[in-house]
Amino acid sequence: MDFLKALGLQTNNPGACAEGHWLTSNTTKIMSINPANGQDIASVQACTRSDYEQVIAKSLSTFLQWRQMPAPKRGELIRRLGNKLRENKDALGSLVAYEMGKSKAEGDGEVQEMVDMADFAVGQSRMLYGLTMPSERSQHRLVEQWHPYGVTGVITSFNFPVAVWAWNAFIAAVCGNTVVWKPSSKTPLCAVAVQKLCNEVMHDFGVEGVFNLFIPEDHAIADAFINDPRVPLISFTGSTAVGQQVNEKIAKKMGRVILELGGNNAVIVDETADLNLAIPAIVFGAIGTAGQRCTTTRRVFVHQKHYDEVVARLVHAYQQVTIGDPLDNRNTMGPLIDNAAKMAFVKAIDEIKLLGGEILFGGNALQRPGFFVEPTLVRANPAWPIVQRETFAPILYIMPYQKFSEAINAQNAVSQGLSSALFTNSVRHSEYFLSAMGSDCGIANINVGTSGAEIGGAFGGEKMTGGGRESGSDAWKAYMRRQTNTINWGKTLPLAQGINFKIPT
Ligand code: UN1
Repeated sequence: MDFLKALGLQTNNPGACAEGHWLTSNTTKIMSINPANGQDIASVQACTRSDYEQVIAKSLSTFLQWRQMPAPKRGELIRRLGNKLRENKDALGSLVAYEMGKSKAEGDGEVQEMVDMADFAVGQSRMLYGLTMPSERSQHRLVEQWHPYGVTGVITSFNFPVAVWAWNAFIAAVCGNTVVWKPSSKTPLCAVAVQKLCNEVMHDFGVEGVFNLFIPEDHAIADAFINDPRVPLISFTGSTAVGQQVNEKIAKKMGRVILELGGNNAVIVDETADLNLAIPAIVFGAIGTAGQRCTTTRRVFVHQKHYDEVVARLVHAYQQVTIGDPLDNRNTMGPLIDNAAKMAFVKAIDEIKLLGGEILFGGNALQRPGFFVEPTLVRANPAWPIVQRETFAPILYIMPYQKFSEAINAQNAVSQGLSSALFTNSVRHSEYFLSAMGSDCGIANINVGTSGAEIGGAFGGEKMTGGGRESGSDAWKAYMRRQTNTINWGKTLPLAQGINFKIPT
């Protein structure tokens, strides 16, 4: 595998990096496993408590310098990093496919998402705007400005092992924060490879410790990180269950948190929909990343009129899906991340069968090495608990409806609120869907599927998805503290609200 060498990976790699220096105090290994065959790829040395202390201490001391650098200059570091990622897109995209199991095309897409994010962050570094408000007092100026928080923690999931870090890290860094990354221990090599690229770029730029990494073996160090008062902001991507615990811990220390948790995303296909748009969007949304995106399409509500045709066309499309080694670009779908994910798929199918769900396609785990399952299509009932839950696998529930309002109500009747899509040619339906009475999700699309969002918009969702927003638009504000300044340049001390207070002097 040439890309491993090109990215500087070894058979055993250090798993913590502070100020550009790899820490190697531990001998406990975390294995990186190829989900396409279950074999070991390489190992990473688990971060110890003392490594962790160094990572935090160094990123704190770097912060004291980094915050003084003008923001557009900080953007220059990100510009160089974006270029480094462009040069390494093929190799890093291959590593993402190899270690995480998504197709090579999607792995490359993930690196492109990092590049796009770098470009965006460079521009943002010149646009950290604060407002000027008219003061009610004469010879007073009322303004707000934005300052960095400090050490920003970024906890990422296996399914986007590099892009989601970039959403957070690039914006956090141009805002003047330093970044400490705790990636998923299921994709440690992706994190080590990205850190190596960061180290080269930081070194050439003459800084150290803006981007730091630690990969712990167990939850104890991750918990210490979440509870750490030296880490004022944490961005967490993962399951709703874990996100709830993270949220509670951070609330206790009055820290800031950005949560990007589970989704249960639906597509509605109405009676006016162009099925030539809807079908490929649903297929990509349901089987892309083998159903392991937060934005994966999990539910489809189809108007009764189109139901039979949509099912027939989806089954036809599913028959063409080639499952296998993600690095072979003839394959459209790779494996699930690990055996536990495969078992969760099997359990979900059992539950569906018990409920009387009609399996229209798939439903089986493949009897071959690796963690492959079939893309699965099920006629379901929207109220079933299994349909209300997020199973991180390519299982798509399809349900007919008669009235548009019925479809919207069913779509919103789950605890998650990340992404949603309507396929329609009706302006009324489209506007209704986008109105306050329509989709309750953070992302609502028309004639575009639920997954594959561009970085320019704010990404995130409502309800049990956690409410965070990342990447584009004004998501940068979550990485900075707002300070309101009132400046009196006159010779008297008028009070706000016109209060006439006899101040003894
Ligand atoms: C995720 O699944 O955590 O919109 C992120 C998308 C990707 C990001 C997904 N751009 O599907």
